[in-house]
Amino acid sequence: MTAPVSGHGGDLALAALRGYGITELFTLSGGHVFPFYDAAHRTGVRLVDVRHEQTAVFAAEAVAKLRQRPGLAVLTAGPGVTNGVSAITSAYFNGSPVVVLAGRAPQWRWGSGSLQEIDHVPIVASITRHAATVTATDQVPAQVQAAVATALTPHRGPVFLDFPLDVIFSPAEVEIAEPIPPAVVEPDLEEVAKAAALIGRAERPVIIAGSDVYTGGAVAALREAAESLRIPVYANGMGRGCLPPGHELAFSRSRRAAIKGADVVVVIGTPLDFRLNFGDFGEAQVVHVVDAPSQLARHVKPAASPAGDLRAILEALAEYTGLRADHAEWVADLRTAEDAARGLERDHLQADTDPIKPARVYGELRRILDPDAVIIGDGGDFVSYAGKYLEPGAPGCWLDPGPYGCLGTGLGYAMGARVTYPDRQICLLLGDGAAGFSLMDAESLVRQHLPVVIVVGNNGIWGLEKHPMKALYGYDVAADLQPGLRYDTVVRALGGAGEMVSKPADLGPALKRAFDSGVPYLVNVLTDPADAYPRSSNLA
Ligand SMILES: Cc1ncc(C[n+]2csc(CCOP(=O)(O)OP(=O)(O)O)c2C)c(N)n1
Ligand SMILES: [Mg+2]
Repeated sequence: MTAPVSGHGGDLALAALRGYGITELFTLSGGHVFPFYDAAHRTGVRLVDVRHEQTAVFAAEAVAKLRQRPGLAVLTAGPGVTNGVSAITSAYFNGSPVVVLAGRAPQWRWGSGSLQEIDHVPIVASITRHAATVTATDQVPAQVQAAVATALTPHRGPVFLDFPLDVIFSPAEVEIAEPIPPAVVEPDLEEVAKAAALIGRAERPVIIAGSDVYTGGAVAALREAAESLRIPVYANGMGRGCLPPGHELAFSRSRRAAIKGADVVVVIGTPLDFRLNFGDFGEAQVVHVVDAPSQLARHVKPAASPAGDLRAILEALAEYTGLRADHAEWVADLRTAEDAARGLERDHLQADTDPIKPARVYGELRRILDPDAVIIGDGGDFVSYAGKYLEPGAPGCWLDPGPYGCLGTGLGYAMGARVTYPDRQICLLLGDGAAGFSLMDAESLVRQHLPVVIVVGNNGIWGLEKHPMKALYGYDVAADLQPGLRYDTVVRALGGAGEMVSKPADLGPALKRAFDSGVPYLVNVLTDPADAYPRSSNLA
């Protein structure tokens, strides 16, 4: 069914997006994109504006990740687009369906030197699934719908369209088709059967579940597969929380022991990248389950690698009725290792030191965070500790920057999370270095009544760089920040609230005040600069 719509290019673009559930757009003002604002203003699409374009795209990405639908950012021509590039790249690495609509200098006098005249398409072509210029007003709806369908088709990712000034400001009347549904990627059933047989026969199997399990709507199927095959589950990214903490097959602290002892490692919905030792799990055979053929690993050859709709593949695994090994002893051994590791942590989480150890911050947060709190990490060592010590209580409650590792996601992700969930706790964990990339957007949160609790681990250094450089060279440079800097005062000056904490005993009450405040509130925790997160590798 189609319906005629008339209006300027902005009207037509938003009308085309209507069927995809998009209710908000993130932006920073620029004349080239006024028609999008005009359309949003008249149709009730919520407009949230920011102080740096990267925040707009990160916020749209958070919505996309959390809601499992497209997130929308509108960027003005030229610098508006180039300021968004790191965030678009992050969305590309994360497979997040972010739709970026941008302004563009007028095409009728292209080449004459209009303000901000640059061809964005080649700049973003390698970091999007589709990038193009819309050259006629009556083509706006069709091109927007095709782009969104591409963004949503696994493996998902950002798409980019720019609209010359004369195209977007001009009127047209167009029939707008029903939204194009994303294509379903059918898995090869033989490969699924091969994977199932390998997993069924395994004596010591392990599952590692990643973000695509959540974004692909396969959380329940993962749980069914794990329960039916009795396989312990570890998680990274948004895979965290897919099995709730406390589930008999949910593990986190014993991953090293699990990989060392496993005979089959099943990696689902996440690449075999540096976070997973590039898919090298020693003696274990690898089954890599991905949501699209484009995600098949090329640097290693897994024993089986089904590619396609994750829910369908996991449901097939859950229904496997072939030969099976018993894993009871394996699961019990890992539980023993898990409990032992947790026992060792207890002292760290309660550490009563001066200066405060980062682990203590997490000991306090574990007490105060609700099971459905959205936890966002942006920083180095401080956030690595969060990954270790905080356990999302439900799926879709954990936002990290993903494998692109871009600092500066924090304020945008927090904004997107608050817009998505008006009533949940939103907790942003920021390194003091990371804070510098986006803290000005605390003003955007204040002005638009978007309360967020920001906890800064303030060690006065770029910790994740300073410690390794010192280890490598015996000295370090370009790794110091001002110790004790009052990031809390910055947020107060921007209209929010905050306080500094330097003693462990003051942490709990400060966090409580922050969550009770109902405004953007920064708890500036002075942490021990000598504390380095124990990690085995950094760069390669
Ligand atoms: C945009 C960007 N620039 C630089 C880096 C390199 N980098 C990774 S971690 C890190 C240090 C982070 O310091 P901070 O946020 O203070 O956290 P800490 O390690 O001190 O806890 C840096 C500079 C990066 N990942 N992203
Ligand atoms: Mg730091």
